Amino acid sequence: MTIRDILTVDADMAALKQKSTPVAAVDDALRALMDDMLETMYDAPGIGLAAIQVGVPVRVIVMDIAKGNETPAEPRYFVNPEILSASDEMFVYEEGCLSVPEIFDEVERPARVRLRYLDYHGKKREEDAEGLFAVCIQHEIDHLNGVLFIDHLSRLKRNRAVAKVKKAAKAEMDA
Ligand code: GNR
Ligand code: NI
Repeated sequence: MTIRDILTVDADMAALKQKSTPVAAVDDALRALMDDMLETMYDAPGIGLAAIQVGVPVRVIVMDIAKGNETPAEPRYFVNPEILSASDEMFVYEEGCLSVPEIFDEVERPARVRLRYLDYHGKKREEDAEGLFAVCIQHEIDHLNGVLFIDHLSRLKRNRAVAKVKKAAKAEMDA
């Protein structure tokens, strides 16, 4: 397993705006990518990661929302995930993104979604998501469609966020 570099909006905006393509087959090569993504996510650390964040434009997500509390690690894998339905009820959560480092803001999304996806073994699954799981899976599926959480903010806030990440990256370069 290998920790891969995570793309960020200061340098890799065009790549992050791409729409990822569906996976044809869940094979060993795809599982190797998912293993690398999970290790990269834990190292970051983060609670979710989409393949495009490591530069691979395919519809694959890894997640572990148990991380950070005392519960044991619970890695999850989602291949070709689809939202079948979403609640009318909305939920507001303060989001962050490894591709928009150090920026946090509130995003409103449906509180519950019904999902269909293939798991690590290529088995078709359906599941309801709520709470942080619902927030995270919607944030990650947005990445597969080239959408970042800052795209849900006002243009002023989005522009400020990108400028802030660029400034921090430049300061890091000059240091
Ligand atoms: O680690 C992450 N935390 C997080 C917090 C609130 C809402 C969404 C997320 S996902 C983020 C990791 C990431 O950027 N995934 O794409
Ligand atoms: Ni993200």
